[in-house]
Amino acid sequence: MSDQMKLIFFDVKARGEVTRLLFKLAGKDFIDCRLTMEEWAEFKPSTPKGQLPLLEVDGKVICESFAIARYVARELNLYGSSNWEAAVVDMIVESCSGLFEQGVRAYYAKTEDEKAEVTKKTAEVLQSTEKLAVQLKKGKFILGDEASLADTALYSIIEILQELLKDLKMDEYPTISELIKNYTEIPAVADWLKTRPDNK
Ligand SMILES: N[C@@H](CCC(=O)N[C@@H](CS)C(=O)NCC(=O)O)C(=O)O
Repeated sequence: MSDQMKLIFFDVKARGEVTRLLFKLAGKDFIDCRLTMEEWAEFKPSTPKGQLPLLEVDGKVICESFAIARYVARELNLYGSSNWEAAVVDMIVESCSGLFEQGVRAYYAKTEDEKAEVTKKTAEVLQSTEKLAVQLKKGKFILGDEASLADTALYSIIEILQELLKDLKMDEYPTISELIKNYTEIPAVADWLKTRPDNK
């Protein structure tokens, strides 16, 4: 594994925070590169898809936020310890990807009606994710005693959705809420949540 991987993103949580959290959870140093819009305008033409985030590793570049998160999780042993556990992680991560789509819609929703519509759709996706989490959860975390990419992806997207959709009622999803509470109580995570840059 490369000594220091470099995550390149903007100074926001959005699609970059899941990977930052993985590094923090594993206690692994990384370069947390946060570009300004001016720096991005200059850098954009040289990137694979003209989009961020990117992960630089051993002179190579990975794009697509969930490909990055999966790569980092595999490198840091946060992807389960068997093919079955990896599939369990994937089921949650794919559900989070569906929630992320709602996050993007929420970000661009302008009117109260649009926000209400996104909140309704998000509640449906959360309900099915809750049902899945009830079936998969093996302990304090999805895989049991140790947090993985699954809990990290869940925490990251729920945090964003709660900021964007004030009417979201998380008490309707007790299993997800408990997983997230347990996740925020992991000392390395709690420390990052207290000390990370104050961004949106
Ligand atoms: N599917 C891509 C989407 C990437 C994406 O939409 N990135 C946005 C920021 S969240 C971006 O690079 N915006 C700047 C631009 O398009 O110039 C992923 O998950 O990484």
